[in-house]
Amino acid sequence: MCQYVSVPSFIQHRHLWNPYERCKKSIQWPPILSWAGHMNISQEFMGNPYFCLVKIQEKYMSRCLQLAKNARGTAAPNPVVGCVVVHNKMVIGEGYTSPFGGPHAEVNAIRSVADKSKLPESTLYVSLEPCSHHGKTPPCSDLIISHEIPRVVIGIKDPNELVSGNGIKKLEKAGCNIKVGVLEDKCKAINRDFFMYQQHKRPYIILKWAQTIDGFMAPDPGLRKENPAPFWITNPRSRQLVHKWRTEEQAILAGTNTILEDNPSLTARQWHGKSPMRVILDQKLRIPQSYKIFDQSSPTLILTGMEKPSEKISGVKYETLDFTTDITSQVSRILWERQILSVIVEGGAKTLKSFISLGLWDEARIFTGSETLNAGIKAPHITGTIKEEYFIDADALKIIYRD
Ligand code: AOF
Ligand code: ZN
Repeated sequence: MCQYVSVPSFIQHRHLWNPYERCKKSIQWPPILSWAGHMNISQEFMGNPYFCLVKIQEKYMSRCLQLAKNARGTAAPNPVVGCVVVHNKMVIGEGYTSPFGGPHAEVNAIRSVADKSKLPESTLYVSLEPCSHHGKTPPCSDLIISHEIPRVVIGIKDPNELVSGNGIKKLEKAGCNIKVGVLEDKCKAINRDFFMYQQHKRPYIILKWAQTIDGFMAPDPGLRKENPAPFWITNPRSRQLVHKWRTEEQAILAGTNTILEDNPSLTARQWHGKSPMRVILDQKLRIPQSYKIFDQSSPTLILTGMEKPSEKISGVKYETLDFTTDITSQVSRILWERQILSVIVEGGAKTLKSFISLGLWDEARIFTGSETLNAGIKAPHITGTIKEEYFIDADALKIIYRD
């Protein structure tokens, strides 16, 4: 009998750990599977034994969410959206948001429909309200209207002030039958960074660190000088997961000490995808240009308390902050101005603690390795709601949300 285990969404859909892969051999598939082929629904989706029981609209919206995940890491600063066109209980088109600046989910789904004459008898499911404005692309609501699609099921209203209900109004005015709010919580959760960015004018802030069982993040800096080799608390699989996370967020932030101690690249090398923009706090411009963050392999923003240096390095930008006052809110504003929806703060202890003390964080991803250190740099203390907790081999991973 197959046992379904709760696996966090960010590792579900790629090959790190796919529960479907684990249990598909032991399931007696119902006859519905052959029907799945006709419906153009992926085997993975059909892997859910509760498939037949979920309500029909939720079923198609789940598929929209599944499609939307494919846009993670490329759509930003656009939200990730999935769309399904259904005709006579058959999925006839699917799409998700193209990389930034490209067509939206609805456009891709409608384009994928082979027989467009079916559209005036179809229902379009989409995880976010169709847009109503001319941005980098024309309004999706106009496209839906022009194809005379009579029914549109929407996951959640778009928080972008330029849309925010106008897409719905436009469709209703054209005589479309609209339903809003199917799997609304999930449709919001998948774009938690976009909602934060639009509604609170700041990026979604993820804190990440690794600690030993006895709560240390690293040995004493003095001891590191004697043994400057990289100090790893977590196992290689956990480290690979961190690289995957890096491909999913737009920026990665670290403080001066972390860079000077570890000389990290802060890129995504162990996972396919784009590396985030490196954001480095370097008040006194102490980091030598020979360090890896200056290797031009990904865009880098140095936030400093000094004048911008006159010598230019390709791909490296500087911005001056006022280090005599709280810098975390200045960082948050600067990133928002640069249309950064999300940032992952990877250390060190001082930087992490400054975000925690101001409550300027949304999610903490904390690894606890199996070793002890007895002394060294103390890991931050954080309280919130534990959302997920599981093991990657001997490493414990906790995902905590701010209350
Ligand atoms: C949709 N479907 O797949 C997405 C939407 O500059 P543009 O034209 O790309 O528009 C960006 C805005 O469109 C974005 O801020 C958000 O409000 C909406 N995103 N809308 O109908 C999609 N990604
Ligand atoms: Zn659109």
